[in-house]
Amino acid sequence: MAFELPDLPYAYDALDPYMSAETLEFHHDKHHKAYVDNGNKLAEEAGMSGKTLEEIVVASHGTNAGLFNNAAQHYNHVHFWKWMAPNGGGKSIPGELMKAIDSDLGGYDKFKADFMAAGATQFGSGWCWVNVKDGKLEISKTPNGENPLVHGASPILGCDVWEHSYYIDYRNARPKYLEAFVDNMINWEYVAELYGAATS
Ligand code: MN3
Repeated sequence: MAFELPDLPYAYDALDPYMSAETLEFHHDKHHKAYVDNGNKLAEEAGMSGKTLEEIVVASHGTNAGLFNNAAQHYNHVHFWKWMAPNGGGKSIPGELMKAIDSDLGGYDKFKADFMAAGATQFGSGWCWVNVKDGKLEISKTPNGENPLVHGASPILGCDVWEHSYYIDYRNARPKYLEAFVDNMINWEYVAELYGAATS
């Protein structure tokens, strides 16, 4: 099926001051749109237009770099917009997910430190993640558009650490952006929904 650019699930200025309308306008309207347009063109050329997005991501990994980069980034951004919400972040985490963070990730404070470290130490562009793998939570990081789907894991939370995601608001201070993401922007309800789907 053809990729489509989804609308943001909130107003462009809804995450201000943690993520500005200017950042979201460039990031959603320019960067994500380019992944959609290029992905559609390359999926058609590869004869994969009939497959689902997840199937295209997995099938193109290691075999068609151009298609993989654009399809994976489309997948990552479709979720990234939903991984954020106004008045998000912090410790207001639905019960089952909080229990898993305690048992699998060593509690909220350790999750926060390890997730931020994964994002801060991803050299160059990439993502940091919380995934479900073999029924348990894990934290990981990936370069460029790569995502946990190609490592047999289900991502339930991801933060975009490409400079286009933070340079307007934080300049080079990636750790400050990561801290604002964790403290003020994570949509824990959506993370919990994905956690439920990945463990049921
Ligand atoms: Mn991005």
